[in-house]
Amino acid sequence: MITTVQQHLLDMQQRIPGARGTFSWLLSGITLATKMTEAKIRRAGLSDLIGAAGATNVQGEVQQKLDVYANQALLHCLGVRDSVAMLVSEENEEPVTFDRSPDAGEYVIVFDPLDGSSNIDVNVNVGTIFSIYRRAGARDTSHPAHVLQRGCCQVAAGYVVYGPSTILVYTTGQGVFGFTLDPAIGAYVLSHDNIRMPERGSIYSVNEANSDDFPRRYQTYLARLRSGDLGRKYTSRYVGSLVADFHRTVLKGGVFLYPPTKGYPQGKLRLLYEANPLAFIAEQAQGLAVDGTKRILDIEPHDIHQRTPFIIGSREEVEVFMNSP
Ligand code: AHM
Ligand code: MG
Repeated sequence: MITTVQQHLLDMQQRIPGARGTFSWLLSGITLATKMTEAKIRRAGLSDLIGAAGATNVQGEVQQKLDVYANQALLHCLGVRDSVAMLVSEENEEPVTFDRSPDAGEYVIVFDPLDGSSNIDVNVNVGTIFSIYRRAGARDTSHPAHVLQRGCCQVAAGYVVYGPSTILVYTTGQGVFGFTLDPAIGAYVLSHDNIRMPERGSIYSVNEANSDDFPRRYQTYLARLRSGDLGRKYTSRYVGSLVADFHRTVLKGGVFLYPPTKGYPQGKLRLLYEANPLAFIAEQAQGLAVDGTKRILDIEPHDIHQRTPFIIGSREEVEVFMNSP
């Protein structure tokens, strides 16, 4: 028999004393929004959904029409749920808050609605990344402390990759599980049980066009991977959609890096809705994620859109990077 993501989450919740099912209700909002987005993506070339929406987001990046659609779908599907106190999106400069009663609104959800969206026009994989925190104590739901929590406080995280098939991967801190969307029944069905990242791999993933700009430590590390110094021959793969590059890294092992560059001295990727959720998943799958000096999940955030250098992947490759001068 099949196991849907909803059923799976309910089963997991039963193992947690005192769990009240709020979580599966939140996840159903996320899965609905991602199914709406996937339906649009499938028809993108047919229905004037390709291209720029005519605005830029808070990062100064051109918003694609599908960025706007995916963001609205998540804001709508989650905003109607009473348990949500605050939503933080790559596409919104400020957190979105709700006027709930003081006892409602227990959770804060952070997301990148359509990661890698510049790849949409050429029919290459894109994704959605999400992360869930418990509200940080105080009743004032507009307080930024609710969302400026370290990644190790996440209670759940996941992503959806819209590829040849649509796959949702999530963790609640009890392992990592993957579900493939069955278009015949419109449900995410368990397809990757208890995912473990290989302890080492043979793929590295980085935008090598920037390599002259990388700090010397990164250049030396990449040269070591290429030279066979680590006892195997590495090959390189770079999609340019973080979710797709990460999904491959989880399943096949190896390492993904987005180092600091001259244009992005703190790296390009965002801590709250890109690095933290994927770092949580990587660690739950026995991998590692660091910013070059420390664990991603230990970084104290100070801004909802802050960036971080990002090195994530198999335990062995990331340890070699951390041990390099
Ligand atoms: P986005 O969230 O605006 O799509 O930007 C993030 C994307 C990641 O998916 C990907 O890893 C990275 O930007 C690629 O950047 P670059 O083109 O500099 O290699
Ligand atoms: Mg992104």
